Amino acid sequence: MSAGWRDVQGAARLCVALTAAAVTAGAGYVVAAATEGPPPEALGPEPVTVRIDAEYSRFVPDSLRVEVGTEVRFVLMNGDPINHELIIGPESVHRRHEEGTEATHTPKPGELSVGPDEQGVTSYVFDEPGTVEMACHLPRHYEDGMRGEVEVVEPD
Ligand SMILES: [Cu+2]
Repeated sequence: MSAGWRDVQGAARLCVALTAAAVTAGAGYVVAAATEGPPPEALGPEPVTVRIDAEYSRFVPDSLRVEVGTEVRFVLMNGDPINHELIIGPESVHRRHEEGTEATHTPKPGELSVGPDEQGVTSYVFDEPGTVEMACHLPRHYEDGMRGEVEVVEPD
């Protein structure tokens, strides 16, 4: 993959993030900033809905902060012409999926599969402080960077 492609991809992702913010601002979604800067304010503790876009085999945004105990309803919008999944949970869950043979995931908390240009919803309760990984474990997606983190913090 050339540096030029990376630039194009970066620009495209930025456009997607900005478009997503504009489109969802009035729809009740929480749009987390995908750019650098101070950490965003933690979401919660009330249940929240967060839109995650799968674009070019990346999650946008790929980081979130939530207060301990918050239930997050993830809406995964797949803008790619291939399957993706969103797996959220502790290390053991990710290991199972990375090594596992489940091709798709029926909806259960923190586990979701979506087809090309589809969307899906899964909810997860972040009940312990720390860092929880979110990832796609389809072959090579994780290694190629399709992963992110949810930072779970105590309330101020
Ligand atoms: Cu994927």
